[in-house]
Amino acid sequence: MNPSIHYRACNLCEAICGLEIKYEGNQVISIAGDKNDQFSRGHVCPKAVALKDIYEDPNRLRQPVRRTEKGWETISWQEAFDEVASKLKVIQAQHSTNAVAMYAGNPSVHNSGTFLAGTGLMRALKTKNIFSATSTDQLPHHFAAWQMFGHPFLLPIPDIDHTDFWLIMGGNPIASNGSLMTVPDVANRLKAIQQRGGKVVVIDPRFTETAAKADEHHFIRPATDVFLLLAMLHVVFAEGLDKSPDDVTGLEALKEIVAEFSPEKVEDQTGIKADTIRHIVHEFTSAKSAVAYGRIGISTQAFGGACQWLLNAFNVVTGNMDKVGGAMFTQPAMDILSTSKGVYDKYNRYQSRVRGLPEFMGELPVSALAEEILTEGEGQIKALITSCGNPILSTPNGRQLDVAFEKLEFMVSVDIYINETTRHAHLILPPATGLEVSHYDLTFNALAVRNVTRFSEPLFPKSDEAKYDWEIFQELTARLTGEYTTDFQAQDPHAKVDMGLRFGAYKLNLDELRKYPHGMDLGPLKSCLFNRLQTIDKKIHLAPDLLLKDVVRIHKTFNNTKLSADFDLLLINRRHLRDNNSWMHNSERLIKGRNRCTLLIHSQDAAQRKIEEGTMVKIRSRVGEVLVSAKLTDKMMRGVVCLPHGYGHDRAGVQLPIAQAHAGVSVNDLTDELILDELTGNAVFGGVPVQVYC
Ligand SMILES: Nc1nc2c(c(=O)[nH]1)N[C@H]1C(S)=C(S)[C@@H](COP(=O)(O)OP(=O)(O)OC[C@H]3O[C@@H](n4cnc5c(=O)[nH]c(N)nc54)[C@H](O)[C@@H]3O)O[C@H]1N2
Ligand SMILES: Nc1nc2c(c(=O)[nH]1)N[C@H]1C(S)=C(S)[C@@H](COP(=O)(O)OP(=O)(O)OC[C@H]3O[C@@H](n4cnc5c(=O)[nH]c(N)nc54)[C@H](O)[C@@H]3O)O[C@H]1N2
Ligand code: SF4
Ligand SMILES: [Mo]
Repeated sequence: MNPSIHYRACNLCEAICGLEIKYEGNQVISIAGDKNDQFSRGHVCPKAVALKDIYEDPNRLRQPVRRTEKGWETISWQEAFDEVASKLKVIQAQHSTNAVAMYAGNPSVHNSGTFLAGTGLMRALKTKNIFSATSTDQLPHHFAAWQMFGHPFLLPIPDIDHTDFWLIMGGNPIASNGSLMTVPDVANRLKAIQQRGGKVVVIDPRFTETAAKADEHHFIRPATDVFLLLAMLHVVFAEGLDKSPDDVTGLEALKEIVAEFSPEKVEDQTGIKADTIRHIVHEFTSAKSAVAYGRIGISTQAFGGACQWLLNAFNVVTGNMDKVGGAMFTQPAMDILSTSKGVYDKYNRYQSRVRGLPEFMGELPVSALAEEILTEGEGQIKALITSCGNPILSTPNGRQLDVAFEKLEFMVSVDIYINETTRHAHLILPPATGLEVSHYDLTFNALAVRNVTRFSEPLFPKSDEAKYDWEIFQELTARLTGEYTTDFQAQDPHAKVDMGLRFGAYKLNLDELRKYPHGMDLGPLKSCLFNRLQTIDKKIHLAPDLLLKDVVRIHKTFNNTKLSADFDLLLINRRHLRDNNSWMHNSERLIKGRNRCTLLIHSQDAAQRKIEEGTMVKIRSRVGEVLVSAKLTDKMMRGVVCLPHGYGHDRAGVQLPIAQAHAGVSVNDLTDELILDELTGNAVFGGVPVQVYC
């Protein structure tokens, strides 16, 4: 018998590649790229094949479990829901509504059931203590978009299929497959730029996999991109290269700020020569089209918000905003821009209790989570819900969070594994996932380098004892609000997608999408900024107040960038094609092979410290110490060392045997929760001062 074939989009990372899955009964025979998907063109990476491993993984939970003194015991859904609802209600009644906190992790945006139904639970909790992986990642992008274009979700996407010059700062798309830029098959798309005579330039403290494919790479001292961007803008104005459109405000204020940051002035701070800065700007401004793209390497720094602002401003004043080959805006089939106006554009309405950090988009910085649990007083967090998240490994100072989680009166995790975070939970509620669920990519269709859309049906039915994520959230929400209905099937959130598609620009619906198993291509990005802009005056704001105020902090730091003698190296992070943040290491096919959790260090920095290839070295920061094997390389900037994130599976009680056999260390046992982007609240992972010794 021939195997059957199922087509769907991979939901593991932002590239949303089309998959062709051969199966027989409930067995996956093979997973390959779907050549008929016009967007991903057959591209696939090794993680997609591991969807089979997640589906079959004996360690994946399929039923709720409760932690007891004798270990984990399976319980019924009814029992689990009863206990969660009653514990949360009692804790809120005894302490305060803010005593219950919630943390939503990265796969929340990759599972439309969670994305659509999870917010209902957040609202029902009425707590200010909402946290998410967003504050370890892209809050600065949202902040800059909100301030400049009027909506935090109006993110400019580099039109790399048409550009002649692609400047990449702090992104490594060859390893990450692109981010805030949904771009399957990025390697071929990059090559196509070069084949049409264009150029790719990478600015990164490491000579990355992307740098190796680029035309130029320049090392930058970590966390100094804000100075580089100021100097790049300085050159544009000083040399009369400005091509700003008319529909902008704040041009004069911006000119004034950058006037004193000449390339010469920032040479020492950035480690990039003035001539090089001028050369980059000259090539950028003389290209037919050009786009600067800055990703997590420039958002997870103390000036993440300012970096994204200045980067957008650079695209605007060089005449590349909303232009083919420049930075463009999508026109998604389901557009949450209009319906979410006024919902997320909120800032500093309240602050975190202990450190007074600002709320943004309804959430508080996750760097403050541990102290909000550990510091006694009115409003202290006593209970926590985590969903799709592993903050012990993914947020700064994970060891402090380990201590904090043990102090909670109650913790429940909506998750599929007993891992570093969920081992602290009293109950774990596992949803069906991966090949068992339907999926509509609300987020990444809206961030793609072409206008695309598709709906994926489940391949296999969920097991009888499992529940869909949206069923879990709806049940908990109903129990908390008292608005209870048993007809959950009728509330499948994909009905909302159907409605959204009908009201969208292309007047589609789910049944129509079902006719396109390889996805629907709605064409290249088109100039549309005037329709999309959400500012009241319909102008791009080049010098918004909140960002202008941050310039004072930039000045202060500029004059104080010396490292202390104790911590004389700067730590940065990296991603590997076969990792997916912290959670896919229980797949043998992804984790096998050479140890990837090593410290990259420049051979001269190593020699100075008598470190040789494979030496076990100690890395110490203000918050902790880890022991890891060194890997000598000339691909690191001098003075900068690099660890991957998402490792450290040797904590007691983790039930992921394959991952534990390749445990590695957690870089977030070194990152510092006290250093963050004070403006946006984003965590800082780049340029953490450390000492390395053997
Ligand atoms: N030092 C350092 N730290 C970083 C980063 C860095 O570059 N350097 N990157 C940051 C970034 S960009 C991000 S996005 C965060 C990610 O941080 P998190 O979102 O906190 O962590 P993940 O590692 O993505 O863990 C995902 C969790 O979801 C669970 N899960 C997987 N699939 C499902 C599902 O279908 N349903 C449910 N309910 N659960 C599921 C997994 O078991 C795991 O517990 O990490 C951040 N941390
Ligand atoms: N294979 C794989 N793919 C992934 C993920 C994964 O874990 N594994 N995670 C997904 C997630 S959640 C996200 S958010 C995206 C992230 O996607 P990317 O932003 O492409 O992520 P990284 O590969 O971490 O690239 C960040 C780069 O910034 C550099 N960098 C560090 N500090 C600085 C600095 O101060 N200045 C400059 N200019 N550069 C700096 C680093 O050396 C690194 O090369 O990837 C997604 N895709
Ligand atoms: S690149 Fe991302 S979306 Fe594409 S197959 Fe790999 S994990 Fe899936
Ligand atoms: Mo992320």
